[in-house]
Amino acid sequence: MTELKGALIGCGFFAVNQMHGWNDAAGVRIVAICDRDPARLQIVGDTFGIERRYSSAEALFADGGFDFVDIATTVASHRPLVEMAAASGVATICQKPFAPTMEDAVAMVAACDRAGVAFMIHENFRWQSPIRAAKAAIESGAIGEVFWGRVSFRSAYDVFSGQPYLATGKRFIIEDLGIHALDIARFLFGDATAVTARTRRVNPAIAGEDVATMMLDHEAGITSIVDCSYATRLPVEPFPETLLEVDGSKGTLRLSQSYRLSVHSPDGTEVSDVQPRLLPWASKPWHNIQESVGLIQRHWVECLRERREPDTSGRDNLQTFALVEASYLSAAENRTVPLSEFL
Ligand code: NAD
Ligand code: 89Y
Repeated sequence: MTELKGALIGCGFFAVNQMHGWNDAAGVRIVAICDRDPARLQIVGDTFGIERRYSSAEALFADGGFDFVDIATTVASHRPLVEMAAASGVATICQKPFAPTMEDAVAMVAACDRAGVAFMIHENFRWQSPIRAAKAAIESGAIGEVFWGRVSFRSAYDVFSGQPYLATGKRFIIEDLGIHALDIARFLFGDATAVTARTRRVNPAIAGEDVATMMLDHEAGITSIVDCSYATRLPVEPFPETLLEVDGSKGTLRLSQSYRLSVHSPDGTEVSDVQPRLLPWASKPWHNIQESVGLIQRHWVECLRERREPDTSGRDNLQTFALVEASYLSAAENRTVPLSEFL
């Protein structure tokens, strides 16, 4: 098996997890890194022993010598970097949120299609092992046909100290975190046709909304509620757990705090501990997210080798991003927004 070579652009807060993930992955090596901030470039380069270091993406692509690029920058640079990768014929992973606008996201997918390069959005929450365990339980048929669901993320964790830019954007929780919960809703209940949303800002020190409630109509006739908050002070802080409630024709599933999965069916109630693994380089409470980084990277490598479309390909993730756009529009105009307005 030939080794796959990758390059990583953006050596910031989250990229460190991605570098650890690549270190663990079999048959893959990051051969070059890029960041316009020299201090960050040096820290990641020294920590992971990467010799080839670039302060500009143009110079990185001009030198080449890698099979794929992993873009771990913030949203403003996603479209230019993905288009640069496509123009260089390099397979591309891009962090969420996909893009600043739907128009940008569609253009990014088109650029990769035209160039014939694989394109995946790093939408890792559906790769969290507790979420996979819930999905497997639903697919086992134990709770029968699903008719209602809730995907919930409520916390007061200080995300602004590690990611200060989250406090300054006009958009906050739907674009940053709700995007993951909306994707989980699609993963569990199928694509949506319309969304009705309400938003609120509780924390006066930030620019965007920190509370959002969305109601989704799914193609399969399921109704789901996706709710998220960074203004919810609980006795035990649940960050970064996504909790689930799923009702079916024969029973119910609950993924509750502390990674407790309960499946109630005509055969009885089974409760299991679905704690994610604490990888050697990981730290609580982030270990859930950190484990999922390695899992989505492994999926990318398999898809690249087998020339398969990744589950969260750019094409697929347009559906998730449309839910983000439609949620903001719904909240602004106080109406139900059909996704056909964006897709
Ligand atoms: P960050 O600001 O800490 O790091 C981004 C880095 O990219 C910075 O060092 C910056 O200098 C560099 N950069 C920006 N534009 C560049 C360009 N054009 N060329 C070269 N370098 C450039 O941000 P972060 O918190 O690490 O977030 C990065 C992305 O990861 C965001 O899109 C964020 O939403 C996402 N994120 C995802 C998860 C997840 O679980 N999937 C978790 C946290 C953050
Ligand atoms: O940026 C966000 C993400 O993707 O997961 C959690 C986070 O770091 C803060 O909301």
